[in-house]
Amino acid sequence: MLTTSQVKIRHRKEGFFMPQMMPEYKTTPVIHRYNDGAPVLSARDIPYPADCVFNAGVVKYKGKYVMIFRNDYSPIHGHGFRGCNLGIAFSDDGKKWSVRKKPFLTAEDMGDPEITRVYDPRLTVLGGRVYLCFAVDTKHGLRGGIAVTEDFENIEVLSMTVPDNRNMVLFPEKIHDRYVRLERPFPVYSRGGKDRFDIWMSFSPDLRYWGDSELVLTVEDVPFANDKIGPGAPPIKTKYGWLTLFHAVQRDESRGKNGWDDKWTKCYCAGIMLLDPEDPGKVIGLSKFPLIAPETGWEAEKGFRTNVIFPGGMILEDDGEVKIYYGASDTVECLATASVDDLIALCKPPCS
Ligand code: BMA
Repeated sequence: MLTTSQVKIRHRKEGFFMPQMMPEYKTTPVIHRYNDGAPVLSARDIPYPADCVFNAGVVKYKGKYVMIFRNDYSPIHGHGFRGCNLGIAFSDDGKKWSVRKKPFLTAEDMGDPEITRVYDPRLTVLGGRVYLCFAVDTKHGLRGGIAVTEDFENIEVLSMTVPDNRNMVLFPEKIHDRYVRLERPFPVYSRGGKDRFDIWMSFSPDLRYWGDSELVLTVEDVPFANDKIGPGAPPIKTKYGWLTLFHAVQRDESRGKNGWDDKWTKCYCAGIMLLDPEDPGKVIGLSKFPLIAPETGWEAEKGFRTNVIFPGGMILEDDGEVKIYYGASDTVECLATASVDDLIALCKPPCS
């Protein structure tokens, strides 16, 4: 007999769709770009080799803003970069940043010769400590890691996924006595051999052992995605539910060369949804339109891969302002703000 106590079955759209010409999307008007969209951090702020500084995680911790960012350096023309590490910066206002003189974490620091690259950090404050979720490339697949620090000097890795899973973000508190994370596995075989990647959730009693995994949001649920979706910043708690950013990718084969990359046919937008406060695997609200779409010169014209908005940090201030940190064009880090009430109002029930 099949019992389903561990498995939630929800009604979902099914089927694959073909990549097609995608419409030009606009940023939702509730969003204000800080300093007209100019970067809050870029390679010229970094006191060691740096070419692209982006996809940062940001938290407020002990009275300071803390940013851990990805730094790609030493470009191979049109084919990515020879090096990548994570840097750290501190700020009093979330806008002007001082960068530590040395990288925060490198692949070599991981002490595992399998690991070739560490990237895409996300930060969560939980129980007075700071948790870092990050991705690594290894010689045998992509993995997601969770580490913890209290002083940004010593760091302990608590768990690593099997390949291929990444884009993990940790909720800032336990829910029903379990830790909760969003994640994005790569089920190539079962999704027709194409990019069709969705957002999942897993639970843990101790941050080491993860299970009871469930599907949260599929690429077919998002009208402005035809390729893949993935978690953005760690969710923030509101009285209506967990306000959650994600990235949504459209592919349009008619797009040719963009930026420095040889051929780049994708466009990444930021999306927003609301998850049930008690049952966070349930989407109770979703905006059908991109929250942030690439528009400014930094987002749509300059840089390594143009048309990429990659949100990784979200902070709710006491006055209701939400700061959203996002990587632009895989090249610089930018900041946008909105009111929490406006963001919640965008999240309509999924079937409406
Ligand atoms: C994804 C990740 C991100 C990156 C994005 C766009 O697969 O590698 O780090 O921002 O592609 O290039």
